[in-house]
Amino acid sequence: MLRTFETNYLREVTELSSSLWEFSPNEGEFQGNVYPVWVPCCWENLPDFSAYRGTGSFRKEFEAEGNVRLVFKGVSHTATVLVDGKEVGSHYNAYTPFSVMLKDLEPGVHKLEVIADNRFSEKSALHVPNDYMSYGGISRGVAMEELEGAYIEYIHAVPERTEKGWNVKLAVKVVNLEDAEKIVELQVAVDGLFEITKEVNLKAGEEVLVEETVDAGTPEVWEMDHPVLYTICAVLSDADGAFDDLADRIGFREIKTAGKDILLNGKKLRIKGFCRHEDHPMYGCALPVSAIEQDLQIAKDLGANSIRTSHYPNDEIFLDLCDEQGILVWEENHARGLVLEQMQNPNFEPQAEACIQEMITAHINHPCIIIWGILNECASDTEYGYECYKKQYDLIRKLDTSRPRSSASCRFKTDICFGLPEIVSYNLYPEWYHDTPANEYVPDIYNWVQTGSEGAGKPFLVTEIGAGAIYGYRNQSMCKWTEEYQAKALGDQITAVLDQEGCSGIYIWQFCDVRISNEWFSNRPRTMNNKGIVDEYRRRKLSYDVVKKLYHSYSDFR
Ligand code: ADA
Repeated sequence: MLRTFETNYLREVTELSSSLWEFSPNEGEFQGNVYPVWVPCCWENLPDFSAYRGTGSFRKEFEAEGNVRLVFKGVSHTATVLVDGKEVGSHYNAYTPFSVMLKDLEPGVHKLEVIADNRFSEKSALHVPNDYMSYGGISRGVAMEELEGAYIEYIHAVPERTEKGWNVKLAVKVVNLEDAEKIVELQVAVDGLFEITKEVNLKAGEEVLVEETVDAGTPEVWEMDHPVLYTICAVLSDADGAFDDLADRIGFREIKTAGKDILLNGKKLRIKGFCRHEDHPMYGCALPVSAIEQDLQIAKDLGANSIRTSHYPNDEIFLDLCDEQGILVWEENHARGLVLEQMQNPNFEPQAEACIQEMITAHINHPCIIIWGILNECASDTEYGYECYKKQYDLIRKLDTSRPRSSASCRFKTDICFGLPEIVSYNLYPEWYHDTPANEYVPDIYNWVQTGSEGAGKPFLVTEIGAGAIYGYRNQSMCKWTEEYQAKALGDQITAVLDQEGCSGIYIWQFCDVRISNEWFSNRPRTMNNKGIVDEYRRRKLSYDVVKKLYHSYSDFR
């Protein structure tokens, strides 16, 4: 399953995931062994590979002919794709989708091999030893599409509120796969709202972006408690009739900032959220839909209305589920805590900017996404860092004008990038990394933003706050790592943040305990990040009821 709904009715699409593949490690003591695996799959969940850092081949046969497009929603963390033994594509970054086009494939059965690589090296500026795990494998869905002479690569449909209702800014990418000119008809429609038809002249091998702003009348608005979704369909036709199609979903909602407020459909939002890694002891980062939905059920039980995809773009199935259930999302490009020297790796900027390009191109239609984030806790207190931040914020604005931008900073009273985004965000750990009481530290940082930074007067979010607790470690001493201490600290922290005048919300760090790179063992008991409200098996800690009571006591709007 790649999405929670059908995206094609005409186009021949075969899911290659949700089935058995063969896996073989390409190094180490088990090199050459062959294991049947169910894809999506992280090899860390195979009996002998829990700490395997290397390359591994995933093999599958498929039957097809003609123009074939292989779609990968995520391969961790670097992919090399071969068909019938010949390299046909590659991709860096576990968290963004990519595709490979095979033109004029001979009829018959073909051999697909995906070599996944989860090693750390200078080539990889974003997947580095870190306070989360870079797994290895085909971690998200795979599909094979059999295309005609032209196809619709994507539909971008961004709703805009007008005086009398709504418009939709359309951008539909049509690709000519043939070496000859083609004239096709493109029809784009949302049932009951609008339908447009355009003739498109496609030169040989050309890609065309068909853009149009259409009047969508007065559709039902997407709200958290009434998340109405509309299906938008695009169809390509020629003299012989319709030959390709693509469907996606949109929601009519408006997100903008005004003064210190974040306005969702004109109402002052109070974000009550969690930072969540895609991580599970049984699946690695390849969580099945049922496990993703279980996490969302827990988050909603706790009274949360938002999830921050810390620290990378998430599986599109997660976003589909959030669209359907009215859960708001802060989605960010892939980076965590990269210092200046790491940002000066020549691969850093191209890899970080490619992640933004791929994230927004794939996810722009999701109404649940309300904020685009970048560069969690990177060097935003340096001139070099400032230039990187500015380029990435500018890239977001070029790709999407409809959402505010932000970045979660840990440069306390030294951040020089707050003039760039619409929203100012800080990761604060009073009563954990230092013992300043939360109700003193939060106002102190907030006031510095207002008086000592270019973030004055902007919406302010606390994008991380929390404390560690080892599940089952109960002790009335209230020492750190006890469940009792975490419950008390979170009670203080949530109250301090949500009672802070001018603060638009909070993301607790973090939803559940997660695995981290072995290199981080020294200050992480169990080689895990133990700041979850639930442990890695989603078992509640004492703080669960404290968070639940507090979150439910604050409304979704200020
Ligand atoms: C930082 C970082 C998180 C996590 C957290 C912690 O704020 O953004 O990824 O590492 O610290 O647990 O200390």
